[in-house]
Amino acid sequence: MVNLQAGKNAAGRALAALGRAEFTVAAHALKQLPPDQGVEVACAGRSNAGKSSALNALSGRRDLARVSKTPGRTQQLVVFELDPERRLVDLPGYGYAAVPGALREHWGETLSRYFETRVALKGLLLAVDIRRGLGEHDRSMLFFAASRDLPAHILLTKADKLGRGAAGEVLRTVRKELAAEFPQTTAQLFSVPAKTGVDEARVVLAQWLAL
Ligand SMILES: Nc1nc2c(ncn2[C@@H]2O[C@H](COP(=O)(O)OP(=O)(O)OP(=O)(O)O)[C@@H](O)[C@H]2O)c(=O)[nH]1
Ligand SMILES: [Mg+2]
Repeated sequence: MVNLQAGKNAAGRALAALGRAEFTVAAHALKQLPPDQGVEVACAGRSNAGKSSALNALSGRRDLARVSKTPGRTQQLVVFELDPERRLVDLPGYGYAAVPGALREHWGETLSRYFETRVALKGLLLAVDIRRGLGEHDRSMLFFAASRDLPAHILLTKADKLGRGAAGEVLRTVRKELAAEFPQTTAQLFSVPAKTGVDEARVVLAQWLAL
């Protein structure tokens, strides 16, 4: 009971803070990011996995981050400021074949440098389409996170695309894989239209953002 209430309170604090989020900058290069201070949570994932949709659902805002049916929409590090000490960063999606090789390379380097050097980065939210499961690039992101002791939390997105039983089965499988490969990483079901797991994810954000 106590935990349930504490969770509700934390989710409420996250919603209040995220609801005040404002677009700050879409950075092509790390030097365009705000000063490396305060706390930052990054949202990563394969192109079209539902990163931007998740940020909108978590903030209770329909149009905070731009959502698209066309994969590869978010091509910058898009920064949203909650307050002067807290930010969310919508990272460019990976695994989108139509992005030219040189640009892909630029992004690979930029992202790895971001993970290696960004002191303010305190958590990684990883969006994984529940119908695809963990891919090679997802594992690279988790590896980046593990190598600097950064907590990571997986949203198994679009859970509404599977039946309840099938979705639970994927969650169990992913948790098993994580226990073997990335024991610090947690995972949950997430769906924007069904509102599955929204408060659960807010509790994680409240913790990382010290809300
Ligand atoms: N059914 C369903 N569709 C979703 C859900 N979340 C996102 N989508 C759809 O998936 C598509 C991609 O969503 P985005 O949020 O733009 O994905 P993204 O990961 O930000 O994509 P990029 O920025 O291109 O990397 C859109 O058509 C969304 O409407 C969900 O929970 N359920
Ligand atoms: Mg996006």
